[in-house]
Amino acid sequence: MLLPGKRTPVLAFDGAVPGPLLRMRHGETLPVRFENRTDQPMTLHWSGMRVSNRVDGVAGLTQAPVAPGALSDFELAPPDPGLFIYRPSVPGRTGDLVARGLSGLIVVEDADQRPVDADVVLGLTDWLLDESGGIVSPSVSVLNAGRLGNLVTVNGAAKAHEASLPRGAKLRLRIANTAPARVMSLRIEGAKAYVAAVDGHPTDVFEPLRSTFPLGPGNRLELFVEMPVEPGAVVRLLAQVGTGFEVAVFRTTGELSPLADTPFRPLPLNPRLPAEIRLQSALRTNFTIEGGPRPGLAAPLPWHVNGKPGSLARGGGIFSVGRDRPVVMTVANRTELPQTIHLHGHAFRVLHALDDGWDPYWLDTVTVPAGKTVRIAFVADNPGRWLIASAVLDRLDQGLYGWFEVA
Ligand SMILES: [Cu+2]
Repeated sequence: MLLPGKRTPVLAFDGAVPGPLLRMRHGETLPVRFENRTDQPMTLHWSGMRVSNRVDGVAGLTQAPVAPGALSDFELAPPDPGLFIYRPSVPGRTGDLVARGLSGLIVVEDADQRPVDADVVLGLTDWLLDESGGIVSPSVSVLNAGRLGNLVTVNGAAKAHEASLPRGAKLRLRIANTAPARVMSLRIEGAKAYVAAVDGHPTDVFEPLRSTFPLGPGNRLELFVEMPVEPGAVVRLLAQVGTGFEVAVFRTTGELSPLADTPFRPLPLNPRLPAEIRLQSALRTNFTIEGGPRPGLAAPLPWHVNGKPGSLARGGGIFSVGRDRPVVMTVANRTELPQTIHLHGHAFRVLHALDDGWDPYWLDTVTVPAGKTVRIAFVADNPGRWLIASAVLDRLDQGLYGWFEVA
């Protein structure tokens, strides 16, 4: 129940919204049976995982969708530890499927299991509901911009996650923005929190979270939180949604954590990602976004990437690149809205504007402000055909995507 006393008809994984939290150990293989009991063709995508192309789950690009009543068995072997999102990817209908409840989280535990008092996973999303609790089917122009919900939930509940912890406790906090369109900025009040990983990968710098951290749709963030040593202290995780939304509240009890004097250490860097990218030998390519709402125009313009709407047809790709070659992609946002762009099968670095320095973390999803340009760099080391698409899923459905081939 999202609204008190009202029923919201949803689509669900295993009968739950969000889908069940999956946990597995890095190095293990998870057998998955995906059974489609809906009346719509569907796939399952593991967002952020650098999986092999045949299990990336993009309908019409990496596989045919699973028909209503059919099932598909496969094995999931995540190459990296971290926090990831599972959801359908069916260009044309992805936003609707996710907005109706089809998403969940999966934690791939790293081997370095440091002791913590609590390991909390929070999935944030929003819902666009009418007064009777039903999910709104937005107009085409709302879908062009991407639907912003009117109810925020944390792990499926329309209220903050609450927990009590020993004073001085060490908390590992894994947060995912699974909203179909909304960018959420997060901040912590009342405790020191370190940024441990972004989009699943440990960061180069292990720094306290100073102000707010923006999470685009699809982004994930891992924080190490040191609870105060005073009893009765309150620590809040807040999201800038509307006037501010309380995501989680942690209170200290009278008991002292045995870990109170154990300082946090950074997570080891992911050794499967390159220490550097040889930019001199990179393939240079563009992802130029145009379209959307314009001042003075009654209706928004259709979304274009490099001058045309995305096409999954063979020959409709942006580029083809030899395996293991570096790629530098210039993502130019020539629109009036921020654009959150998501790369499949790879992790990238954001390059600095004035030199070839880079931001201290790997991402698979980046938000480019309106009118701005961002350069990303990655090594095309995963063979197959990969989507690069708006993480505002309704925009993807309306053509804001492209794909490339690693041959
Ligand atoms: Cu994805």
